[in-house]
Amino acid sequence: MTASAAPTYYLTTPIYYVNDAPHVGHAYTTLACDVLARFKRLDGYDVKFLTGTDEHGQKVEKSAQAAGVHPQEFTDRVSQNFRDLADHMTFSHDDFIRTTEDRHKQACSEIWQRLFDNGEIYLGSYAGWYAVRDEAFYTEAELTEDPNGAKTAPSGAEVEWVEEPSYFFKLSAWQDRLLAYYEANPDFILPKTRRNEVISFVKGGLQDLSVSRTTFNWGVPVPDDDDHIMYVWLDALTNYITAVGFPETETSEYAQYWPADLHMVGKDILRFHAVYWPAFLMGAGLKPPKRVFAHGWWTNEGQKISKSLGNVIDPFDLVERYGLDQVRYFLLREVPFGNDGDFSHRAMVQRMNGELANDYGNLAQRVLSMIAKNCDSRIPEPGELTGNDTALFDQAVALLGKQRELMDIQSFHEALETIWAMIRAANVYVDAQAPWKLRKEDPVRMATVLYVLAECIHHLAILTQPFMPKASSKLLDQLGIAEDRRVFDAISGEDSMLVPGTELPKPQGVFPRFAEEQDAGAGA
Ligand code: ME8
Repeated sequence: MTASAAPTYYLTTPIYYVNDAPHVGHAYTTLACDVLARFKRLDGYDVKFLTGTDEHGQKVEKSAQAAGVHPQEFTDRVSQNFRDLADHMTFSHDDFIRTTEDRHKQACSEIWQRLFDNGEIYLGSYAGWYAVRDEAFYTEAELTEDPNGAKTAPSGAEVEWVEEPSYFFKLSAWQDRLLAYYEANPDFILPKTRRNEVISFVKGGLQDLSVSRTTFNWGVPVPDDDDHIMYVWLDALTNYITAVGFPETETSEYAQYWPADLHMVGKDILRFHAVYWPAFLMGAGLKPPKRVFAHGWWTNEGQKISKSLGNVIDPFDLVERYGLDQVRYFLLREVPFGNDGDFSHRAMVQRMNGELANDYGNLAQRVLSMIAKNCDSRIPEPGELTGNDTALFDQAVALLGKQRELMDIQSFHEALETIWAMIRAANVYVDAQAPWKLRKEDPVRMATVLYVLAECIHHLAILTQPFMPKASSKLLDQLGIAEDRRVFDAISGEDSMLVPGTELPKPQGVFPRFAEEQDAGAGA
């Protein structure tokens, strides 16, 4: 391993259950991480971006049984669908972990052993409710009864009564230490509303947690007691340290990347990440992660997304229909990150046509075509700058700093809003300066206006790369920006501006409009 001078940034997605095909919710979480990973790489960080699949537990075992195949064969097949999705969405993860890999089983055995040796785990017996769908234990008080008298978990999952010998993790002893950790690290859980929910849950008192099961086999055996397999959440959470080389902590990536900078999760699994996981880690003598961000939940045209309702949004179809960059943009622009959101085809088409094709696409297309026509397809030589010119320049130059601030708190929608404020300002400037009128009367001024605009598009295209890699790269090609000049450093240094005289290729539109008549027939 070579030491690197660059600051590190380690971020992870949840590892997805392989009981079913990937849907838009899975694509969303990984997309958010992908955008952040790309942003940090462009900003000079040494990034490790991890995703993968959660392949053990009763839920996966049951799905394999239903499909009539061995769980390993089943998980091989379904895990591949998640890899295919990652390829299709051009996710830039550095590692894809599967919990059925040997490296992971070793890490699980080791964390168990450390917890056991530290007196954090004891043998007892569990009698209580379990929801296979959530792979979670619930207390009687958390359950509600449906009209048929069946008990359900807060998530709506069915629960069953379980009585079996079980190892327990002494979670009850961690209340004060967890609260102290939240207090000392106010940004450990974001958004703030979620942080408050976790704090009140922990303040309400913690019970010891059952961490082994005996009634099925599909999992990692408990060291020295083959009758038990590890609770799937202890197994699953450990993936985040497996992937950096745990149990080796000195000479592996662990030394570089742990503690993780960010675990990105959906709000459904916040408790596992913000309560159990830091307690497991501290109990094993390891550092907890720096941040857990819990984003919101997508519905489809106002309805909960569920297989039984038949309204699952297939990300492959979405990309096929609207284009990858369009889907990437929409998902992160439509909903304030952290809030719940509703997917609608109408909203998708509106943003695609209004914000991408009209605002951004037209700006670039107009400016690049004028340069092609009136400036011999070369970056024009600017004359003296007016107050309006420098105001727009200043806005462009300030954009990077704002993006850094907003991306550091995972505020993707605000980052995009800020970029769009710049796009709108540039469009207002084009209309006000009307460079097409200047061609005959004042060609020097025309060249200046087009230079200012090209420079703005330069900044915009660099900064939209994490969100829309393909379209941004096409724009950068059209501005004649070399591959090695596309990092953020290249728009902040002395020689960061476009070089007059640079020859440009023929301009091409990068954001096609979506035909409205297709929109009318758009279904789920
Ligand atoms: O929970 N809207 O896996 P999982 C937004 N294996 N995000 C959604 C979503 C929706 N409608 N549906 C799913 C597990 N997600 C465990 C994780 S981690 C150590 C183990 C996303 O396949 C969201 O990120 O059920 C959610 O947290 C995750 O998928 C749940 O994936």
